[in-house]
Amino acid sequence: MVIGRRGLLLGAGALALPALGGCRQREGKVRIGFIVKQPEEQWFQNEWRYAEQAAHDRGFTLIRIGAADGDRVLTAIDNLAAKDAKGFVICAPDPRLGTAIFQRAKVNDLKVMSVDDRLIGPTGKPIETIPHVGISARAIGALAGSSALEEARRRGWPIDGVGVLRLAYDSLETARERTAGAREALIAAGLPAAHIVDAPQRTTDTEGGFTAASPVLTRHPDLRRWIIVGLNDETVLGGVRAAEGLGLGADSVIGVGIGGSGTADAEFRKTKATGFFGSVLLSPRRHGYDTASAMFDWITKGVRPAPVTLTSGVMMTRSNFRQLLAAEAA
Ligand code: FCA
Repeated sequence: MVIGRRGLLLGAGALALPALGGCRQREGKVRIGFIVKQPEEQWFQNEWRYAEQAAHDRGFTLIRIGAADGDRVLTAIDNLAAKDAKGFVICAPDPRLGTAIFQRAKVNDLKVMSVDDRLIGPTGKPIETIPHVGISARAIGALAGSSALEEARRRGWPIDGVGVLRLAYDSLETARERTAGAREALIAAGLPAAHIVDAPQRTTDTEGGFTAASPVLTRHPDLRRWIIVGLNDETVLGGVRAAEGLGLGADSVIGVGIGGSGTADAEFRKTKATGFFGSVLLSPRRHGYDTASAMFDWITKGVRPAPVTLTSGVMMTRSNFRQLLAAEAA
């Protein structure tokens, strides 16, 4: 009997061991994925850097993944599940992947929240059940537009001789809203709507901005003074480079981007000013640190992130970029 009992106890003990071992493994650090659409873009590098800081401060493991297309996104989600991650933050290469991302996360029992670009469902409406952190796109675009016009006035440019190049990436809602905000602010401040010309871009990098801007600027040789707006710094910089190619330099161009990551400050650090006049500085800390941290709270405490968080931006130029970037880094 005793032996039997012992045997039973031993058996139970032996059975319990591997299970305990499994538990212990699972009790290790929580793993959280951070998937971005364009890992080569400075903005996303900064988001990752801040998310990594959150991982360090809060004691979880961050898994960074770059995914430039839908296939890679879905594979990334499966891989995260295989690595026993519990959730992920994502800026998807196409918001229309929303339903597929939501389902793949659900099947794998992973929590998901989006950052920067809001995921949309089959009817084109945002998927409300995926918490989102984005920028207040319209207000930030308006700030870019009004700051550009203020600078044009400071330079004494007669307003009806100014063209506005709107680098357009309208298939992405946040991009459409940003440049719509700029457009509205310019028109409200007295700029003739007919002077605003659209240059649709195929990619949201500097090359995409350049390729879109060149032919449009060439078609308007009458306008020799330009304001350039677009969804991000890279795009606007492409427009500024295209204008330079046509002999329009710093005194003929006022480009105002959005982002304030490496692209803008590399331009401001140049000894001679270029047509890249300013950028609306966003907070990669709020988009990287706060999202990853919110995901950690969701996983470990069951605290669901706010359904939508919209962050603001401040105008940054050659005159204040050092202070502003130092404050963001602090
Ligand atoms: C979008 C843009 C990025 C960046 C981010 C905040 O994802 O593509 O360049 O502006 O929003």
